[in-house]
Amino acid sequence: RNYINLNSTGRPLLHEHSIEVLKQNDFGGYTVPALGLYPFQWNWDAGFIAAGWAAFDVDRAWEEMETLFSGQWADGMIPSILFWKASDTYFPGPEIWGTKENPSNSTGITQPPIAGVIVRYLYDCTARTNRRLAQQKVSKLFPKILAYHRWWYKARDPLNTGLVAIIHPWESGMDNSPAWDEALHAFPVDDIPPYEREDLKHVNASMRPSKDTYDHYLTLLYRFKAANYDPEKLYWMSPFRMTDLCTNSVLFRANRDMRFLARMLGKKEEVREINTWLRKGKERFQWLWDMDSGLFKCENQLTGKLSSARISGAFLPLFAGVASQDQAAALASNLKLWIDEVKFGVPSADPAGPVFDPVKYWSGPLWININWMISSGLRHYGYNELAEKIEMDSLTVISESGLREYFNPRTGEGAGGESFSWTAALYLAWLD
Ligand code: 2M8
Repeated sequence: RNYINLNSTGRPLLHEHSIEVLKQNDFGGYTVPALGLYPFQWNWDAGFIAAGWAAFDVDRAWEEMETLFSGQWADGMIPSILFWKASDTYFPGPEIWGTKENPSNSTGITQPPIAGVIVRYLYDCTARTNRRLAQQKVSKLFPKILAYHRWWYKARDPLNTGLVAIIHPWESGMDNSPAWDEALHAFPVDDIPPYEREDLKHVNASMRPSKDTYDHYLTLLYRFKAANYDPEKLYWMSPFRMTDLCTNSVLFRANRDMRFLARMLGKKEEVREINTWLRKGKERFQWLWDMDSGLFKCENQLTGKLSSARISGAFLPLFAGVASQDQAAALASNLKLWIDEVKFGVPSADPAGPVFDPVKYWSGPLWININWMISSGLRHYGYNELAEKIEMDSLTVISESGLREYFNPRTGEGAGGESFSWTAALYLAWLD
């Protein structure tokens, strides 16, 4: 609780501590999200983590992204987890997933595609001192990221609607978000092999998804495995198919950043291709706008209905830059109401809603990576005071409770994993 103390150079001690955490979680070319709890490289964690490395070692930041892309599948997908080195502290690990893709074992699903946003961020950091190096780095990663985006549209929007689907809650990064409750429980659990959860050995069960929820996660996993993770089949066969706000906002924003990079590299055809994605995506995003609540909502593609859940992903179209000025105003006033209900924003679910739980993972707690994106979106629309409030809340909970995985928005108490990489990384990125 004395993190706020200053060291001899006048920097908060937490600054040094955050650097130490990234170094301690560095497994050589990639950074694990948390020792024990998450002992591999995760797709979107790698992006946020790279933004943190960039604050003190920009070469290492590029390396994080290069390692991630060295695990890209031949079809363009970046898996949600790359199992670079064996570990028996995580379930479900490589032996359960059983994918055969080289060069590494991985999961057979993906995560929100933040890479394009981060590579542009790293480009900006590097170009300040060495534009030529920045361009070299970008030209190597650009085609790989583009292939990843193409994969998203081909595999996850075969009907060409403009927005992509996730087929597993793990793909959203917001595993037990209330937005998935109805859709997840609309299909029965299969007769799956018995399993032992490793997460509950690291973290209290009240802070993690329930057994029933895990049974559903594994039912989906085993069905995808039986289909050999064939992307042509998965979209059609999955009993869970959602238009997720977070994934689509991140993809949209990544497309904007990729357009910037494409222009910088003089890639005209690619600019045209990205423009088509942006145009269609913008149009389709309007389907997700719920006028009554003044929020965006996720859509269940199997029923055609918007989910009634009010989640923090509702504010991420601000990060995408896809909301109209009127929608941004409605979102900002809703966000103020949510923050008034708690002590520190942004809760991952509406604190006045029926399922809000301040310590249960993605059903209420405050998450630093989401705050980072929401505050950036608010600034984009000119809501600077609200952005400042979210940034200060983030820095305050971190100073008071340490580099935890997530935080109770009512009390600021930390929960989940400790010495958590993206919390450390974004703390550094914010202070930079
Ligand atoms: C959590 O998800 C993993 C599965 O991918 C898990 O619970 O085992 C989520 O918070 C996700 O957003 C995050 O990327 C991952 C690693 O930090 O942990």
